[in-house]
Amino acid sequence: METGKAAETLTKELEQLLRNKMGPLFERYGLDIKDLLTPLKWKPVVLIIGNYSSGKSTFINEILGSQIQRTGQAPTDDSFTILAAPEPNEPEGEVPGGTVVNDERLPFAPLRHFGESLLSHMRLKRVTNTPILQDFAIIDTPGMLDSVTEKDRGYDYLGVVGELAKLADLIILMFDPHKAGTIKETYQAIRSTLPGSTGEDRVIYVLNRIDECESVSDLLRSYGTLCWNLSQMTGRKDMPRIYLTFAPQEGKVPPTGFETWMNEREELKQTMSSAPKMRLNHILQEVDRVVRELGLEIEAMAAFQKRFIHKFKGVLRTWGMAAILAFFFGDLVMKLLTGYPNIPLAGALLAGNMSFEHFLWPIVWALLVVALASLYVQRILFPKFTKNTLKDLDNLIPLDTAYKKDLWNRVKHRIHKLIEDQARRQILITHGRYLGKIEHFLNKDLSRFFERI
Ligand SMILES: Nc1nc2c(ncn2[C@@H]2O[C@H](COP(=O)(O)OP(=O)(O)OP(=O)(O)O)[C@@H](O)[C@H]2O)c(=O)[nH]1
Ligand SMILES: [Mg+2]
Repeated sequence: METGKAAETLTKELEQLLRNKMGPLFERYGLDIKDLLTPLKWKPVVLIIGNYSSGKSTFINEILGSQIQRTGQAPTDDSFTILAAPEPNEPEGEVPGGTVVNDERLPFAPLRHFGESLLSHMRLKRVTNTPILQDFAIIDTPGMLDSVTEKDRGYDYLGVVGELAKLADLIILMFDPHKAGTIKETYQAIRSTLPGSTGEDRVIYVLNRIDECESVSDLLRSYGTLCWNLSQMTGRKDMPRIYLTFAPQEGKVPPTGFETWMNEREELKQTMSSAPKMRLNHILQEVDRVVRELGLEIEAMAAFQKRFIHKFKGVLRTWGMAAILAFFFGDLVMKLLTGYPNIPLAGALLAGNMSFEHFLWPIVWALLVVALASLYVQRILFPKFTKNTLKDLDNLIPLDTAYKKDLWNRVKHRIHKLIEDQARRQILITHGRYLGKIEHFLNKDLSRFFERI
């Protein structure tokens, strides 16, 4: 595993490669490669989420060695706080949410669409003299609550958690014995938000404040409740490790029998400091996912194009035949109806006496049919074909594996938009060539990076 400087070099090389090889493809299919590159350039991120009052902010203060975050028994934090070391020449202090999401050097632009209400509940704290923040940034979050709706919060809380989870290299999910996994927002986060935003290996479960259990059996009851609730929420039969921790309380000795768990807090901190190492893996997985999504998009566009060409060939056959008939017999029909021209092409052919003027009307008739065919294709056939494709989008390409189905569900809306907005343009692109490029990137270029970590 490469660390420190080597990791930085690797990230830079990957960025260059992405820019050169994937940049033009992203643009062609209406995507912005910046969305992929910006998180790559920023530091590793540890996201701390969990029940209100489970001790998130207390834990953060402990790691930072300073009372940076406010703590308290009632729900205390109502804001997302990004804690990071200042960049060179930047002063210590707070940056408001509005500035944070518009700073191109930071990876928080995707939060912009959650609206003003979120921005006033978000800030970046630049904290100096904390060595650990040199290695990664920490995000403290408002605690998860019961019976709370988006209206109460003023913004889509779980949506924001999901967006931050995508960015995070490590997520610490904190519970406490008082409400071991019974909070509604926690349930929704584990059930729906996290699986779509992160990998299982990036989530660390913590049962905190265990010193408040009266005895070991009391702790076991809380632990059992949490395990049961977690298995309901994750749907997993195998239980992930749950760290059992507590913040040292001045003058208070933990109940007897708790010695076993005295070291877990330190272990948790150790695991947390592995975030920079996990980052390389996370970045490569993320690049792999995004490029595969693009690959599927291109595959869908290729299928869309192929189907249309098939339809178009049918039209070409019918209307081509009509054009030939119009060429040879158009002027003959005209003569029968109007008496003009004197000698139609068929007559001249039979008489073996042809000149340029005999071709004039046949050419006009054939061109007329071609014009009509083109009008038919543009005004009727293509719009109808596009509409029908959109209606039956799920059958555009075979989704033969669960992975492909999952990928499809994530990019379906993009494919819909691409067909809706640029159907004509997509018909003219040589998709096969781009698919080859994607395959080469995944199988050759990216696997070389995977081998290096
Ligand atoms: N006994 C005990 N108390 C703790 C522990 N951790 C935190 N506390 C206390 O629990 C209360 C809540 O802690 P916070 O750190 O504010 O919790 P939080 O998760 O940040 O809460 P919100 O910001 O409201 O979501 C505070 O009064 C802390 O002093 C612990 O391990 N043991
Ligand atoms: Mg807090």
